[in-house]
Amino acid sequence: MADRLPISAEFLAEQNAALEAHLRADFEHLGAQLERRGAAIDRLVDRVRGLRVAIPTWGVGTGGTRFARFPIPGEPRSIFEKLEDCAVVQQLGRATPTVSPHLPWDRVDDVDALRRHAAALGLGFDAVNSNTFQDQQGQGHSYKYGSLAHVDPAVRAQAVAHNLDCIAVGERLGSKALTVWIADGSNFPGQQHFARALDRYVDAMREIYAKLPDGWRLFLEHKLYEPALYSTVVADWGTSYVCAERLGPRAQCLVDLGHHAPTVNVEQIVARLIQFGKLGGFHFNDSKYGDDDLDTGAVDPFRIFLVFNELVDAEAREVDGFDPAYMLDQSHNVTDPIESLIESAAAVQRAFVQALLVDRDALGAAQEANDPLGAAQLLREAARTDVEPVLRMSRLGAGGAIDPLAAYRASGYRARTAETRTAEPTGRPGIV
Ligand SMILES: [Mn+2]
Repeated sequence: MADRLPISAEFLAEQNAALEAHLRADFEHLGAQLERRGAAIDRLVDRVRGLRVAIPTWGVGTGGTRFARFPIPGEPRSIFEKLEDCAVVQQLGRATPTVSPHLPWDRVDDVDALRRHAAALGLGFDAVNSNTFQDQQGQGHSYKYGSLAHVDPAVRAQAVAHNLDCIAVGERLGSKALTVWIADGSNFPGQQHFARALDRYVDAMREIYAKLPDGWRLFLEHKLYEPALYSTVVADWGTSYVCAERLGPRAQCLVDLGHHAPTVNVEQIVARLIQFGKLGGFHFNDSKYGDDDLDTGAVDPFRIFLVFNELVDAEAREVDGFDPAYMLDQSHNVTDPIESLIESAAAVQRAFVQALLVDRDALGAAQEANDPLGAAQLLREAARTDVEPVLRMSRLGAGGAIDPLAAYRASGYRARTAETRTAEPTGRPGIV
């Protein structure tokens, strides 16, 4: 099994040894504080250790904007090297044991070798992402005017076949879900018949849904705008919900935090999808203006806390079938992607632990008593708790780094890859 780990156990032990005494003191202090509030810190450590966030394979390459991309030395050039970088994130942070592959960017001739390579790095595979938003070499039909919602049945058939191929590859990798995001839409008023386009999408998705293997789920990812800039076929959670409902119980909605109108209440959308039994999972990121794909928690950590407040509430109420899949989906334009992924996974963990600290009985009582400030105060109290010792202790116990960013910087990993990965990467990393 995991016998090809990129960071040595001796190096990690050395890094942790310098920090462990202070961590234990901080942990004890926080534990006493939390005990007064009725929370057991050891239980929080267990809970955060159970949280899993997938890394998309494209996330370890530097992202870019439509203007430019600035690659860094030592970037991964193939899916095999991407997995090595994902393994570093997991080894140090211990929150990201799976990767979410993308086809055709991650296509390989020997899928079993890829699975073995991942296992040797201590990684498994999460949801497969299909791509019908760009044309591939040798492809029979163009997606310029759409894919699953295209007016031409031959283009739709090609897009369906690609998604079925993604399922076939995913089965061999050990995936259990297919995420479908389509770029279909229009750039001009009148260009596309709104109703007919959506009907075509649902019909095509039915063909994919019908071929889902046992135990698989189909995630529908909506997106308000871009690349289509006048209308998008699956633009919002309402459209996504209706489509998932029409497809069947194994079709669920995926919430990418950046895929909404700027002022939309995302945590309420999350609550609605939970209530309707259709929350499939998340693509975590942060934003300031639109679909910015900034690092999770970088701009507005309170927002991700509020999302987790809904998730923890659903879990506490034991909502039937509640099992969301978590993934980071960000564009690392100016950072070393490994650093961004380490910090972003920690941001997800932090929001989760803080949401676990909300006194749900007191919150329910404040809501019933029409006490707006009292209710808000309960959330604020949880959100401003510094739970870093919980995250650090969880990592230490799981074999990771107490301070994963510092350990990564001290490891010299990127400098090593810069020496060994000298050729140009093939293809451009992208994001959805
Ligand atoms: Mn996404």
